[in-house]
Amino acid sequence: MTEKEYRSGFVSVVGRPNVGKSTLINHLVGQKVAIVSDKPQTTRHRILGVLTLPEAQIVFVDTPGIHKPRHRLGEYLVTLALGALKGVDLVLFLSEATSPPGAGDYFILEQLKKAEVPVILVLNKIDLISKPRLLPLIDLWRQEHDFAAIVPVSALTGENLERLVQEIVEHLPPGPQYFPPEVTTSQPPEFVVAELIREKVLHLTHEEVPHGVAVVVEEMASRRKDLVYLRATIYVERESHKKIIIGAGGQMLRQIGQKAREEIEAFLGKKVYLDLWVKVKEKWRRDDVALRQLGYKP
Ligand code: GDP
Ligand code: K
Ligand code: MG
Repeated sequence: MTEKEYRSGFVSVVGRPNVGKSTLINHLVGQKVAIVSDKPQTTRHRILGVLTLPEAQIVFVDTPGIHKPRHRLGEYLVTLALGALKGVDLVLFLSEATSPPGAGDYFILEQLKKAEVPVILVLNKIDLISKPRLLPLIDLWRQEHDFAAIVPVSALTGENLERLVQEIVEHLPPGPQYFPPEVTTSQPPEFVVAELIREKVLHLTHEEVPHGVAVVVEEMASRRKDLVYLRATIYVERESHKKIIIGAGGQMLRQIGQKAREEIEAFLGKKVYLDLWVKVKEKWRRDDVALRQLGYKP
């Protein structure tokens, strides 16, 4: 009897902003490899999350949400997301089970016609709906595209994720383990650290402030074997945003630092001294040079 062949592949996760792409990947790989917030454009990079099973290895490619771009950063993000439809083995198209397909979904469906690999439709957030609403919704979607499978899930509660993993593995080609089994992300630690800081800023600020924030880790050094010194800069677009991020008497920046430090310590497994700075870089989202300096160009 022959042993079942090992399977592996790259799986792009695409969809409108805020449908739960990053939440899904974090849940599946069992660690926060991609930051999450209720704000669009939280994810600004192509992030790899790795799930290793006895019979397969799935390399998830998290992408920024696909939407109509309004500035250079937006254009870059959409290009990045659409680029993720190429050179992968499978596409997961995420939408929400809470509403029928909308204009944003139809735009993505158009793009998917060019994809030469199977597409699994994932209807997320089923924790928010009553189950009888699912069948007509699935029927509606089935008329729009020849999906390899349609799987309703909740990325938040984990409902039906086993079934999703099964479907993914079934549609992967035979292949090697690309990453050692203990690896959950391909991102360097400085990147994850900067993202964890940016996530806290997203959670604690409102309106236009979070969209204009970028974080750069300037220094990361082990001063003692059990302590990591980290110096990072939070860039904002306006002086008024800097004031908000620092807060009265520095109270907001302290809160951002404290919450970020706790998660960074858990991620690195070491104590962290976090030295946080705030600087203004006007209109960086519209400026190619600044975008590159802040890590948003290949
Ligand atoms: P992304 O922009 O597609 O990556 O979406 P995120 O993963 O950042 O999630 C956007 C928002 O939706 C966050 O507030 C998540 O907590 C929330 N969310 C994600 N998945 C679910 C889900 O299955 N159920 C519910 N109720 N909320 C979810
Ligand atoms: K989001
Ligand atoms: Mg995301």
